Amino acid sequence: MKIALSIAGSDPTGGAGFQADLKTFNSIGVYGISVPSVLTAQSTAGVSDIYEPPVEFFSAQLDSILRDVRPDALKTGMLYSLEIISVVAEKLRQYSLKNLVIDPVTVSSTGVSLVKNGALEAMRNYLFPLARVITPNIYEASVFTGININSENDMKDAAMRLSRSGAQTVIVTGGHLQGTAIDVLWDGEEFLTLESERAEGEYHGTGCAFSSVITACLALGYDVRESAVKAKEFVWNAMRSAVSLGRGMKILNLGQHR
Ligand code: PXL
Repeated sequence: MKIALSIAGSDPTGGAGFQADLKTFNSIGVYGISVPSVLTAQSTAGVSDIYEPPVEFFSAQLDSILRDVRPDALKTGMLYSLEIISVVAEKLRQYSLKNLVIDPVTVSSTGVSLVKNGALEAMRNYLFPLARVITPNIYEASVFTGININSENDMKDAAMRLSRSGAQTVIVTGGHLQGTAIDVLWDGEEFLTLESERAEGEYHGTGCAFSSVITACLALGYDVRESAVKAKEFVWNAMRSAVSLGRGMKILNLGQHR
């Protein structure tokens, strides 16, 4: 069985974080392993606290599993600090890990910052150059490029600018823009535009699910374009069957797409 690793934050609701990633890997038929980078106290209404375990322990978790198990692909989600990001970069090299997908998480769906000072620069400088794919949404793409994104053309500009950081493929997800939901993929040579209807309402965990499907598909040997098409479809289905678990945002249904 193919194996995918999630290095991401913990979200007790299971709507985002490594819990959502594991459910998604399972749905695609890939065995999921996970190393939590940081813990959040969180409900469907939002993040109320963040705890960063000692970085030595984070590093020990990675060593322990990676000495034993070799993932076919991996993704990163909420990484939170410069120290955590530095360890990830070191371990990627140490264990020659391939098929890295980076979801450059910066802020929660409810607006809470999920990065400390220095983390954005570290992500760009240490991790993007090692990535097969990065999947910023329009907020993240504008934070990293300084481009104000209001249209498909802005998304394309941002994708091209971001690819200069060394990531092989950039996919800017535009679900938060008005109009139809457009994602723009740029591989340094050609654009691919993926379009779907807009699902009305607010959903938690769309970015986690999208990047996890891509990771699982890469583990299975699909190319990046095929993986992106599958991810778009998976997230659309998961939004349409989303559940209202608590009083806050809807949680994607990540379990029923085999
Ligand atoms: O959706 C981004 C995200 C990623 N990872 C964790 C989160 C969130 C949003 O709240 O809590 C752990």
